[in-house]
Amino acid sequence: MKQILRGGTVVTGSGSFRADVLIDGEKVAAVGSTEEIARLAEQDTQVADVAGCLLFPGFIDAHTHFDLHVAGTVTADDFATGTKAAVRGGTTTIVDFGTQYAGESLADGLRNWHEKADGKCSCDYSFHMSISDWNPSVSRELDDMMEEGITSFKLYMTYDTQVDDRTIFEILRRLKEVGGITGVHCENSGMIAALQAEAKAEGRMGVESHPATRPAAAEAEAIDRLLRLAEVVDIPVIVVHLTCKEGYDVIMEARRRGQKVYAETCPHYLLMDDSLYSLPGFEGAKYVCAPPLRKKEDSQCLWKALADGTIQTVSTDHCSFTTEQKKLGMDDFTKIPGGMPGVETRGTLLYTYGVDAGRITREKMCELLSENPAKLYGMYPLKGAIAPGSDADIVVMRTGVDDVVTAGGQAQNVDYAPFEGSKLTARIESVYLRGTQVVKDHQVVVEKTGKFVKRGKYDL
Ligand code: DUC
Ligand code: ZN
Repeated sequence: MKQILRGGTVVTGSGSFRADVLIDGEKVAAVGSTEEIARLAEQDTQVADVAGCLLFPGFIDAHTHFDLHVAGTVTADDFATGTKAAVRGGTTTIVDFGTQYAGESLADGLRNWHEKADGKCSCDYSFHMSISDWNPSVSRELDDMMEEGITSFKLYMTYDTQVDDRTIFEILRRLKEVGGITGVHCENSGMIAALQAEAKAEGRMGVESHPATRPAAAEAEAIDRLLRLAEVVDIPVIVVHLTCKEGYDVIMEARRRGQKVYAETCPHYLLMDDSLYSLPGFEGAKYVCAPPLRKKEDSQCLWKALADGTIQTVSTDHCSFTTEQKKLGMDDFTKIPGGMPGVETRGTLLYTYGVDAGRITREKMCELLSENPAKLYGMYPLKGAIAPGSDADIVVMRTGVDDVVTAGGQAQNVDYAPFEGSKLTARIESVYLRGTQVVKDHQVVVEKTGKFVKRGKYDL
């Protein structure tokens, strides 16, 4: 069946232009003038009027944690609610983190994540494999992962899943051989453990101790160490959820040495700061995430880096817990489950506070949310483009609206919205997932048609 989206403005990383889009089945068939596209129509071709709207390639969120068992609980969003919220926010592909726990093979971890996701997703999906138990057999498995389209990995320098420097070095060596890439959570775990122990010994058990025990220096030091390891191996790496100027400076220094380094940040690091941890009562727990929120100057640095292209992607690190779950850390800040919901509001927040506020162009937004993640995670131009042959994953965004973020009515399974009360000047009016309209009038109308995406090698 053919469909036409008529009257919109197609946004790409290199420019925006008025064009109609012809969809044939799951694919974009043609992009052109109304006359050109009308000539390709057939008798039963449906026409959707998208006049006045921006058409973005479906957004890609390469950093979600759905159905993750952590901190003595499980994330509030599983793959059903999480991907429903994602697609409502214009995200047509997510890349979640399959985790290899101690004693497991990578194949075990991947199988577990397929079981969590398959048949439940309302957008397309893939996994990075998080490696936590490195040994010769796991090393051999990297070839199998690449074969299966799992071409990106994740390493933690903190948490129970952390790997030490030698392991990081050995993994980077193997990734260079197989052509894979890894994202790394950079925080110095030793420094954090010592600061947490000090805070506890002094009875400082409240939320304010969370940012105090995870300083920017802990992040910057870990980034530096990672990049020195990558320098010797001579392989690009991805610094995920970059929060601060100190870390950014370290990345820029490595680039000056000639290294290829990719960086990702998240809406909460762009739009929130650490004053939220001083909110009365236990309110600040809603914003506990790792690394923590930083200072306004750090956010300014991150916005500038988005504008000049020195940060390549904006993902969400969606890792949601209800206010009830956050209470697990009521008497001990180290027990507050870390993470925030974000998949539902990333696109409209970035448009409102990025494009409309004059910080980035809409073309840059297209790069950050669609093109660059598609290239970095081996999906371009199947994903990340509105061009003949690409999957017809299309976000129809209405701008110039006067909306407000509220927890009521959100699709994600959380009783609060971190950006509650924030004004939004853009709305996700409809979304097409491989040619099927899955969001209509900002409501999800078709669920659970998401498919696993077999990815190729990074190419950005
Ligand atoms: N940070 C969080 O806040 N939650 C999940 C994982 C992470 O890195
Ligand atoms: Zn994360």
